[in-house]
Amino acid sequence: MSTNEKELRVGMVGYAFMGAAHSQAWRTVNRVFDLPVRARMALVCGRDESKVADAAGRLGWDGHTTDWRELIARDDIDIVDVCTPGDSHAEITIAALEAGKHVLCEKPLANTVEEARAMAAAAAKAQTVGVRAMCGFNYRRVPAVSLMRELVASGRLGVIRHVRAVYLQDWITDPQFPLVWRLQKDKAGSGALGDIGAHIIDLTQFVTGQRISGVSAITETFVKERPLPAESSGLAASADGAGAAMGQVTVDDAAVFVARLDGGGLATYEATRFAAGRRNALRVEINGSLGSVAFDLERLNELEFFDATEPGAEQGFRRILVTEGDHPYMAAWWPPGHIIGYEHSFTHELRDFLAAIATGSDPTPSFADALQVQLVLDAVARSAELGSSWTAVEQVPA
Ligand code: SOE
Repeated sequence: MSTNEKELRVGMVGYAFMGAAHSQAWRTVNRVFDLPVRARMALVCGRDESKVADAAGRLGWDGHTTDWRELIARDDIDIVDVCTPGDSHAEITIAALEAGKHVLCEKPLANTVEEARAMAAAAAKAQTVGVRAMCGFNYRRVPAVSLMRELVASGRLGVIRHVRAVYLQDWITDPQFPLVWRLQKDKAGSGALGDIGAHIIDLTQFVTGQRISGVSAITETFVKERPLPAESSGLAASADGAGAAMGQVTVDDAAVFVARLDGGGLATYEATRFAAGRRNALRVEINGSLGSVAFDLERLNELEFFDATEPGAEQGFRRILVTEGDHPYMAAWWPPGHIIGYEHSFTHELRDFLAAIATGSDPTPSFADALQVQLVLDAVARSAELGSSWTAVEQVPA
């Protein structure tokens, strides 16, 4: 560490799938990006003493605790990274912001609009004393997605007419897959809608620079009862086999909705955990008056681009390989033409978060941006409950 680099000590709450992804990013960010601040992986928190001790060693944290309040109370913690299920986001982040810690909170911001509003208010108040808050919609930081936004912002697509977004997974298609926390409304807020639908809502609003103004939705819970889990961590779980006690699934398995964008475009969204064979397929296509772009997470180093201003005989979708030094984030990695992966999006997220803290600016997505996503999730759920009735989305001031 150079003498003029300020060290920021990080405390992370939660250590399963997202905790592991964030740990990998905290370990890497200062090795790849040149930043005026340096993150130190000081403390990780989880409820189970032996599991969190093991996670601290495995993921590279200096120490561990079983009490998040102790983590927040420590004077030597500067940043709190919240990777817990949604039911504890509001309590932990608000306490951390009130204690003057910068906060990174996993998506979706909260389980309800009320919680998200309180979190956004706490972030706005903390901001007045230089404390920063950001929500972890990591896919914004895939270089091809950032490039998509640049193409739209520079006018290369013209007026946006259509957005077509799907996020497809299949990890619970087996009705015997246990009732993990992501399938319980009190823990997760909603199902596929909030877990993966939130990503495509945020991503498309980010890329187009437009907000969803209204929706009409259908949702479904295909498997209504599941065995209670004997063991679970991240997306993996096991039940006790035949005879295991059953519990109610209280969230949606799939959500499909149409939407209007405030810039005049029409959009369709599908989020499901029942798309057999689609393990983690996030796809977005945007059609404008001057061209189109398409992104597929399974080919995340590429972007398809159609330029309708080219001579007619030469027109066609072309593939941009997003691996060059003049592409977002890429100069810091490998020589031209070398690809990156899923985990890099988290490293880029931390790069931007640390850079914002260092320069005293506000990182995005802000808690207000994430509240806007929460308002869309809420409008989708209400529309579905009312038989797909058209539901306007409340707009928070930009
Ligand atoms: C599970 O559906 C999950 O891990 C999401 O929670 C993440 O946000 C997404 O990146 C991958 O899938």
